[in-house]
Amino acid sequence: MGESPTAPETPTLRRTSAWAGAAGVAVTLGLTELFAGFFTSIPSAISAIGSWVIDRSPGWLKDFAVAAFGTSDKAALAISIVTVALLIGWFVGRSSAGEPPRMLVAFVAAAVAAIAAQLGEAGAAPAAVVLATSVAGALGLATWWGIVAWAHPEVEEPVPFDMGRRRLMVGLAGAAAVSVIAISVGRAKLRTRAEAARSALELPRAAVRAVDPTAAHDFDLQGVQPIVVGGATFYRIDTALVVPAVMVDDWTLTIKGMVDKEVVLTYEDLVAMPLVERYVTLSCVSNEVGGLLVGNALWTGVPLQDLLDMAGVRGGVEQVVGRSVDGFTAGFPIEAVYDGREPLVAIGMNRDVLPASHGFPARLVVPGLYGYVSATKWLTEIELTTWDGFDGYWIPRGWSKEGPVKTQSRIDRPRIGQPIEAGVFTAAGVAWAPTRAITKVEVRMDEGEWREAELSEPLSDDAWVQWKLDIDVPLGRHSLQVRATDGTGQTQGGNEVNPKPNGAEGWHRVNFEGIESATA
Ligand SMILES: Nc1nc2c(c(=O)[nH]1)N[C@H]1C(S)=C(S)[C@@H](COP(=O)(O)O)O[C@H]1N2
Ligand SMILES: [Mo]
Repeated sequence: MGESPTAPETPTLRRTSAWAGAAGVAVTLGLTELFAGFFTSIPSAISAIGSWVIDRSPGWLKDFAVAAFGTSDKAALAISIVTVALLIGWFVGRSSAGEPPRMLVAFVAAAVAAIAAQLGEAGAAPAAVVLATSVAGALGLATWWGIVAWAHPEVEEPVPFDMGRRRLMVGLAGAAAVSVIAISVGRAKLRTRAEAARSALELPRAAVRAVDPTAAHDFDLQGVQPIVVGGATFYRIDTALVVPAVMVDDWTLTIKGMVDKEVVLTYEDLVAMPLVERYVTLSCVSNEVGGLLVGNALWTGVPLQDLLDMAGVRGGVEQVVGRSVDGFTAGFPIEAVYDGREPLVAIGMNRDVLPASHGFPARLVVPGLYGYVSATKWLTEIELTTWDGFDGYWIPRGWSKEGPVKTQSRIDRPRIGQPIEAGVFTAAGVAWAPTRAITKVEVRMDEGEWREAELSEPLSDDAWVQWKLDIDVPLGRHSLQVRATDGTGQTQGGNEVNPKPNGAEGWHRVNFEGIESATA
């Protein structure tokens, strides 16, 4: 390596040292992600610094981040951290040309800061973190030194300018490749480990079993969503850029806040409790009239009330807040736990271990409330607080603090613009009013008389039903509309209301076309 980086300062040396500094930082960051992928006890340095920054950001900065990046604000933060780190590497690199100790001091300081942030994360083992981050830092420092020494050996024997430049490019490309590969391998490894642990699990049989759907529950008509939607096709809505890969062995659920005693449960503790099964239709507040952000599944879990009983609910509690491993939060009134709707901390979906994308290891399912105020996935904390004591993730973003699901209905048959052979056609769809049940669905064509449709047998008051009605389709363009009535006697109004701030309203309308019968 020689004495090269201590060579007399020149403009080209400064430039080489600057880019090599950024390359060194890239290698260090890549390696920390690689180590984090292989060892549970080593948290990702980038995520740890991200949490540190979030915890200390003023409110206006968080608001700005949300306004500017929406639900990708976490990704934006990670990208910002990497960018800032690379810039620091570049500038320190530039000022370290001919002054190697500066770079050494900068790397040591950065490693100490990263270690401090990592040790603030759950499950971090100090010795492993110190070792891994030191190794990553040392290799990053060596990358800087190596590139500078290789591209700039002119002190001993001057090399042509071109050759130094080529070596710098090769060095930078090599460092970038190492960094990207290390990050990718680390992330992939983390995912594989979490998924292997998940798929090794088996959902225990629930003490209270729900009925199996029969032909009476599901008309089985083509084009209509099945009454129980599989985990793979069930709509998915969350702010997570990548599905959190939770290592089940490290995961705990804490019940805290206004409780007599804090309770911390492992996955094993949860599955050992009496499990119940419940059909609940989940829907998203952002769902437009006629939209697909709604689904019904059989959820297996522990009644939330049992868990709160373990902790002991203190007087004055008004709100139950669920917190996800990824920082998402959602809060709902404590009354929902005791008014008979029986929310669950679900660990199973359709008699299978909860899929990763739907919240493995555990999520909340609260009948009758939109997902954004209730259905926290990758649940890790339940906090009891007052109503004003906390606002969930979507509340400062302009959505209502309370989110009861509105009675809704949808036409699945015919599809918009579908050509239908003139004659008798079975129109069909779904309708839902979780906790209130659906008592009537009416359909009308071309704004004519409302006609009552046949309903499938409900799986529960919280589950949607299917409806069907034979209609006589004449030739030409027509429209179909649907409206539902719930168990309180309330019929959906025809006024159109936007999803923001508390759910869409209006009658779903489908325009279609009656065409000549092909066989006629
Ligand atoms: N951790 C976490 N949980 C979450 C969300 C989220 O962004 N993060 N989104 C909520 C919203 S808005 C909805 S509609 C439901 C959707 O649940 P699903 O993806 O299983 O259908 O999850 C809720 N739980
Ligand atoms: Mo949602």
